Amino acid sequence: MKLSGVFLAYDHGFEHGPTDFDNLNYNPEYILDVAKKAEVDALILLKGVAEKYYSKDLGIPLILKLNSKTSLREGEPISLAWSSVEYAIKLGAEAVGYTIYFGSEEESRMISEFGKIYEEARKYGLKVVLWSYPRGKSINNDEDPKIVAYAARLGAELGADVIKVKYPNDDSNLEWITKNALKSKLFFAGGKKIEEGNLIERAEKAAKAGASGFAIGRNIFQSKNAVEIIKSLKSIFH
Ligand code: FBP
Repeated sequence: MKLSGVFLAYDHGFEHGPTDFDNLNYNPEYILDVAKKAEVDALILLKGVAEKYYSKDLGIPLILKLNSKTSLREGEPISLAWSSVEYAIKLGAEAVGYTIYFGSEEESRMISEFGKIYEEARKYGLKVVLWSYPRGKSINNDEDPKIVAYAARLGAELGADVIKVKYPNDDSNLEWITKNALKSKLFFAGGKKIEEGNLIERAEKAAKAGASGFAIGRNIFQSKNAVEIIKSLKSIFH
């Protein structure tokens, strides 16, 4: 699979619940249709949706996200795997995804589990995508450029092929962030829905600073212009 461009994330039903969706995009078939029409570079799904809706015949690489947590519980964030590399292969995935909440009191459990998953994925030739998300009561602002750069460096130290980080709240020195990914590819998350023009502007800045792509959800599936936005973003990063 190509490690640049647009990875379409659709794990929000678990992470945030159905409030992220409306009558159209609550349905995975809609997302698969958008992914196909726009020829996204990869689709990010959780096990249940992947199993019931995804097929390799779509021609879009699958990244199976192995862990995910709900937003129902307060307290220090922790997310442990509830699927496996072996099952990802069975579902036709070319990569596995995993979130680590660095800075959480529970970080070492996630770092350790990620390490094992990483080595298992390597055995079978699967790519590894890390959601590198500092979070918890020790982290004041997860969009602070220093925190985002630290997140990029952590992903590189762990060996991830792709490191997904938050877009910083100050993008005047994006290059410093992307450089911290070393030889790993750096992707930015989209976050809450913003104006289409602002999103394109972010992508242009990110690409200029050396980022490889966007791994993005709400700004795509909450837009009426989903296919066109993906195509524009792809043309910026490719
Ligand atoms: P968005 O582009 O919608 O932000 O999606 C990226 C993503 O990382 C998803 O994979 C995940 O569901 C979501 O953000 C988690 O968001 P958060 O933890 O910030 O609420």
